[in-house]
Amino acid sequence: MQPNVKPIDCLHFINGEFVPSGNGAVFENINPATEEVLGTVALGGKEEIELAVAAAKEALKGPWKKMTATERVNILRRVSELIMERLEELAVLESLDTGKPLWLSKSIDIPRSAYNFQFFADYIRTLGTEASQSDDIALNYAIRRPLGVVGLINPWNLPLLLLTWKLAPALAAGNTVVMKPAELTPMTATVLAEICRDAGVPAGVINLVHGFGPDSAGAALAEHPDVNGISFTGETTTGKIIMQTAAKSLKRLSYELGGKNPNIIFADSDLDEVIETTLKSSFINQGEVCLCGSRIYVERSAYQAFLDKFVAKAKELVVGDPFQEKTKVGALISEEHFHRVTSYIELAKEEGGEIILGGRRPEGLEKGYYLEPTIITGLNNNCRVVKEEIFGPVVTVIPFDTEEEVIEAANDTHYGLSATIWTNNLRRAHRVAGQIEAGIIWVNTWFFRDLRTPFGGMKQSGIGREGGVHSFEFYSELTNVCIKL
Ligand code: NAD
Ligand code: 6OD
Repeated sequence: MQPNVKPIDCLHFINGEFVPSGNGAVFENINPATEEVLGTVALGGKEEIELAVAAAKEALKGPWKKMTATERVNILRRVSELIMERLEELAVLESLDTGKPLWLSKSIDIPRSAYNFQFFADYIRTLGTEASQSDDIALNYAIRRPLGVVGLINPWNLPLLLLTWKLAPALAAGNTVVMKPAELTPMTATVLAEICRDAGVPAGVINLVHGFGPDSAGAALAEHPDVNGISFTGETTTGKIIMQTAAKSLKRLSYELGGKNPNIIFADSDLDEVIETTLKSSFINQGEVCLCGSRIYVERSAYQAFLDKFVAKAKELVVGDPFQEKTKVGALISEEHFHRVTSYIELAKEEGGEIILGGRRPEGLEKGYYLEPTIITGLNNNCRVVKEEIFGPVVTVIPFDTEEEVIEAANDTHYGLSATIWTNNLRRAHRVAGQIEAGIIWVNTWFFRDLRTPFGGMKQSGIGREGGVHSFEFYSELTNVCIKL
């Protein structure tokens, strides 16, 4: 099926203007569902980052600084409205770039992007600071100021949702930004720059530089001495490299990184509900969600019943063209990622696993990076397939006998992003939730989001928390003023 919106060529957005790279360099943007070229993307590097950071630094002193909070909030609300006015266009561009089903872009990615602006615009109006009186000697109060120029470095899996998750609070707190979207998904970030301009964000406040990570725009942004903080979402290994680069100027860092999240199913849970949500937490967005529960642990007495039903339902998921309404699973993001994910399926066989569903490119889909939903059994916690993040539609299912055993297995990883627990036993729910090492725990649900709550990972899944006041803690500087009474 042909989408009804044309793909766009992507330029940088620096100091309020769309511009090519100084040397005119571009790279190709590939449609993962067809392997065809969608268009070109300006290839930025150090030179474009220099220009963008200089513009952002200058803009900290301009009309943005002088605006009242109400004026800034009105602009953010306008950004939210314009995103919704351009919902269809943005959803098509997101699906062309990522290979995800159009219904998903339309119902989740783009509306949530608009809501991120609405939410943080409203939140900043409610935010106070603290005051402490030291007996009758002194009065202390804190004032909140912007952090300064902030670099936003983003991944390809939820491109606009995750970019706006950072951009909205950064702007609400009065910062100026340089955004570096993933090289594989440049289109909606480019439209967002236009939307921000149309909503009245002054020139230089938001800047966008396209390009790659290492030795390219990403590294130049992480290194730049005038960038005060980096909010990064991506792979744990990339986070380690950025930390070394950013250390040269001791930047503040907020990290949302990888995960290998346990989905723990006790026999007393409602199996139909478990299956319905577990299909999503395993395969939605082709399994390319950091929160996916790719390690499924099922209490032994329910193991076979779960497996039979789960496999039967997963078999019904239609894999294919993101623009067909019936499609539930689209294409993986790139050829390289397709090979990475399928290499884990080969590894699973070497490690003694049994592929009980999927594991191959679906028949009749020779073009595009399509992979069947894949369910693997017969592995244990020592296997690499169970330990390492695969970031595709691939899950392992492992039986367990006791609560203690499953808690130990769930925590036996250097990741600690999220976990899901299924049980109707209230005491057990609290007990297990209190012992799982993860920043986000869902009980009898998955990916239910309230944007006021702390969001982020423990261990090597992240540093800091975003959401509600936590975002503003990152994007603000607090100064304590102490007045002798
Ligand atoms: P990635 O780390 O490869 O790339 C992310 C971004 O970093 C891209 O824009 C890339 O160009 C840039 N980058 C790469 N190397 C860089 C360097 N040396 N210096 C500066 N920038 C650099 O990640 P990805 O493959 O785009 O995304 C998938 C990963 O993101 C998975 O591990 C997933 O779990 C994680 N993720 C985590 C969350 C979360 O909230 N915890 C959300 C989404 C994705
Ligand atoms: O919902 C969110 O705010 C969020 N940051 C989701 C991240 C999903 C990861 O792929």
